Amino acid sequence: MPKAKVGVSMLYCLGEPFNRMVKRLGAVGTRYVEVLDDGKHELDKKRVAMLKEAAKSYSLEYSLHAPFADINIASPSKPMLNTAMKRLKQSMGYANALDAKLWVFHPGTQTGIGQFYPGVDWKQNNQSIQELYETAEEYGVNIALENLPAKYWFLMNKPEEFARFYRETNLPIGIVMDLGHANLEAQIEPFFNMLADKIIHVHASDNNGIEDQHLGIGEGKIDWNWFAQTMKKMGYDKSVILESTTNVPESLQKLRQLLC
Ligand SMILES: [Mn+2]
Repeated sequence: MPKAKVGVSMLYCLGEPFNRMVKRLGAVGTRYVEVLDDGKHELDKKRVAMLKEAAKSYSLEYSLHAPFADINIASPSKPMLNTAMKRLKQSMGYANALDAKLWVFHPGTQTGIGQFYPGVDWKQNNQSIQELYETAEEYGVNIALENLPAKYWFLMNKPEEFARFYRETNLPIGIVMDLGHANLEAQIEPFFNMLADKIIHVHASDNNGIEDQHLGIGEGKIDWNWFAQTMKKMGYDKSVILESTTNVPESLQKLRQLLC
């Protein structure tokens, strides 16, 4: 029977210096590791070389999470948009250098002036994703788009919006199903019901349904047994990446018990 690949995001140690995060890689308890190219862990050539060395030593397989601080691919401001796109393409280059299996990125957000230009942010979001897809094709990098919660002004929160995106762009981009984000919108079940065949990567963390707390598995309100059954029914054999920032080893253990 196919099994999910349970991995871990290094998000939980984003507060630490990059070098300390790299030192942890030998003992994370899984070979599937997602690195976040942002904050103190922002990549450069030297850091990519360090990560490659670690991958070799510990037989790791990376996915790379794109930067997202102050990045808005739906921005109505051209100079801001250009800067964001430049930074994202640079990150995609690092994904290529790392032999990352996947580059994960966020959809755009609405802005304070969006109400005066109805639909413009959505259109720009589509255009930016198209452009990122073309760059990904050049690099030979696999990319996937994550669902984000509406409460933080993001554009793509519900499966209906992803369906609209696919209708309008026809782009063969998979979905990163973020369970924590979907839980904030009560959309976990609808996503699996409508778009199961598009889900190629999962982010797993728990929350109370109100705040994106990134709790350990079982510490919030997500129905993990339902999730595990659904994954098994789907025959899902791709990555499930733990994105909790507390109780990481215990949560990794729980995910394995649920999925493997
Ligand atoms: Mn996520």
